[in-house]
Amino acid sequence: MFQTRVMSIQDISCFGKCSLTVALPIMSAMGAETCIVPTAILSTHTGGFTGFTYRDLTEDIPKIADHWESIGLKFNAISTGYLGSFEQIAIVKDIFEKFGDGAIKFVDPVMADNGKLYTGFTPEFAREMAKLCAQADIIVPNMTEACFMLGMEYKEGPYSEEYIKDILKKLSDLGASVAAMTGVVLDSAPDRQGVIAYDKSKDEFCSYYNENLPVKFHGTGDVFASTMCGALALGRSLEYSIRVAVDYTVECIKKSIGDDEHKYGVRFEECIGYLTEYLKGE
Ligand code: PXL
Repeated sequence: MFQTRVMSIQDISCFGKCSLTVALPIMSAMGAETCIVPTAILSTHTGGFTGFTYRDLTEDIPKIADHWESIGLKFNAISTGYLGSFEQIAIVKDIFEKFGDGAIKFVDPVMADNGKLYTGFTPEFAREMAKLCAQADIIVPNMTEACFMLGMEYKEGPYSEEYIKDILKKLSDLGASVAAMTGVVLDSAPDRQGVIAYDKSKDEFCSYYNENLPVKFHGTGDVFASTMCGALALGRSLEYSIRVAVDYTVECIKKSIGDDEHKYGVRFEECIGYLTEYLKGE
């Protein structure tokens, strides 16, 4: 019997709950076969840790892809997250060409937050990431990533809905059919946080909000992206996929509040039951 299959291309941060150590358990729990392409192995993620190790696996990626092509693997979705170099972006473009037919190409341009690029990234890298986004079907940047990709000045939120909608149209001009902005707080409802998406083919916006919790945890973007991509790969609508991803991420954050031990990532494992139950409803 057919099983949904997703390719997830990003790093393994051995400690720190992000990228593949989040995508693999979440999408697996959702029922999708999750085939991982590790781009690098780090001892921890780079946010708030020093002295982490970094083993680059760039040269393995085309070999993995070539082997998979030779055995005729097909994917419902190809998902990318944290990528470490220009070369890795070029390799992902090749993978999109090789495996893109019939697959949702989902790009989370992980590289920045709160107005700043993460350790090791440059504005030139952001422009290259914008070119990868051009070849995607769906992109899910936060405001900082959107601004770096569009060469715009970053402004602190909350924002007007018009401002976000204007940026989403500019993002979709890069090429992707759907651009969804994550972590949106509107000035009209500062106690809510969510996502606004623009579907270029329908010329329609959709949005979904949940509580705006007054805390920040690392890796929540990866929890969101894995859940949204998993839902889309399983054939759910854009609206549903955004809703389940926002609600599950908020549930994970709530579970982690007050646990200062876990500032490096959220306790998503303890909320997996919430996610699987959610998927059983409508
Ligand atoms: O959560 C995004 C992410 C993924 N992988 C690595 C990171 C980060 C963010 O800092 O450092 C290695």
